[in-house]
Amino acid sequence: MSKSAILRQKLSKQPLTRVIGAHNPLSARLAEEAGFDGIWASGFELSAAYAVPDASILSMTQHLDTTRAICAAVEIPVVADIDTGYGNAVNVIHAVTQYEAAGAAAVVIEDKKFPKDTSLLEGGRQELLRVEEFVGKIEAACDSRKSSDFLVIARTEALIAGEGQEEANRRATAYVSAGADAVLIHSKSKTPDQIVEFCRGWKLKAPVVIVPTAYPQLTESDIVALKKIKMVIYGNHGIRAAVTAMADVFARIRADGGIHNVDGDIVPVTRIFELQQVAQMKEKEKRYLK
Ligand code: SPV
Ligand code: MG
Repeated sequence: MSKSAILRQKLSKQPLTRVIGAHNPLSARLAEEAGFDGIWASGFELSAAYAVPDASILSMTQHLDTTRAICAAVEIPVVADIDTGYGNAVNVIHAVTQYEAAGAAAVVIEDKKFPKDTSLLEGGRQELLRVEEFVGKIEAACDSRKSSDFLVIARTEALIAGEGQEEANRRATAYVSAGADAVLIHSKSKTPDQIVEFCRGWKLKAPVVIVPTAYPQLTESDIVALKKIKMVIYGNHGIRAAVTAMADVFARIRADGGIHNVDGDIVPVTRIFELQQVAQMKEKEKRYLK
């Protein structure tokens, strides 16, 4: 079964599909080991890894190359965060073709204007596209996929832009009518109230996707109880964990005047060999080096 067929099946059969952000193949491999259903090839995480804002600064090629490398490193499906689709509907056609060929199982496209600003930023520049224009982009995405299993997820930023529930529902409904397989409703509210309200008003069959970074108190069992949400994306916990761990170890090495104290507290180099699949390479050497 293709990865997009696996993801499609998980979405329709599992109570909740759990996806986590990665910024490189190594973090994706750790997520796979931890038992996640899929990887979120996050624009925010990759931008952070390059130490630049998540504001359409990285090129499509930079994100695409990382997504391709992640797809090659894991067996589980990859959901590609393609921001606004890198331009208009014509750019979306190019992006969808490229991301599907790179091995992604799904794309998420958001209804903001290009260049976008990151969603969770206090006072961020959140400008929405006209609904008709975004409908055209969703239609273009659906029509340009090669496999009908490849998922097109429409993300509305209506709540992020302060447009309210009615507008969020109107947009999400229009995007599903345009062919979107699921709707991602994003919220930066510090409580899950906006998401709970959106779910109450959501009458269509298309599954809802959330990114609960701003309201971490919402557990997976709470999400399942809301009935409408079939996918949760943990957006940036990989990069935040990496920053926490690296800052701590780097500071300790400076304070201690050497690596003698931290050495026992971090994974041994052999663990990195394992993640690099060095043993598998050695098997190949045995077989093929003559
Ligand atoms: C990302 O991880 O890139 C996202 C989620 O799109 S958020 O950063 O919350 O917008
Ligand atoms: Mg993003």
